[in-house]
Amino acid sequence: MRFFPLALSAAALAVAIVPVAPAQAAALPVIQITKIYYNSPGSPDNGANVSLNGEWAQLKNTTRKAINLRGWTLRDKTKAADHVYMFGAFTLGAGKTVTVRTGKGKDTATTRHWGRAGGTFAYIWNQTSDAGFVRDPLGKLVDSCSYNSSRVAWVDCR
Ligand SMILES: [Ca+2]
Ligand SMILES: [Ca+2]
Repeated sequence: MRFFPLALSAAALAVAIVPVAPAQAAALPVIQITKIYYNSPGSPDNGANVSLNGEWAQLKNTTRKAINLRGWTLRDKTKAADHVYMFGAFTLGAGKTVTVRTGKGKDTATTRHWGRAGGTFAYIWNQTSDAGFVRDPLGKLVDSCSYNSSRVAWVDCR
């Protein structure tokens, strides 16, 4: 019986050193807007394709599984159909980030293009204040990021 309390202590210690899960952080949206670069490099912003592509939003798959983004949308505050970017056939790998640029260009595994053109009115992201919204194919809001500053050219939404 003499060793029984020791055994208990050892057992208690073993329990005590089992790694404890950190306090539950607020769950990340499965697709998160991580950054919006709203003030395209250069001034004034001239609406050329390279300038339109100089503004972009980054979306990240925060999960451990690839997500099929077909039908997912990204938009700003402007309530106009042409201010909605909808993903076509595109799968974003686990933990991966995709950059959605405003202008035209070749889509790749890491960069997609809104395809907008037409000069200075083609920009999506306002230079002082705006917001991005990501919705799943059912229209459910998954993440948003707003900003209100002209002091810097981008906002870190994480
Ligand atoms: Ca600029
Ligand atoms: Ca806008």
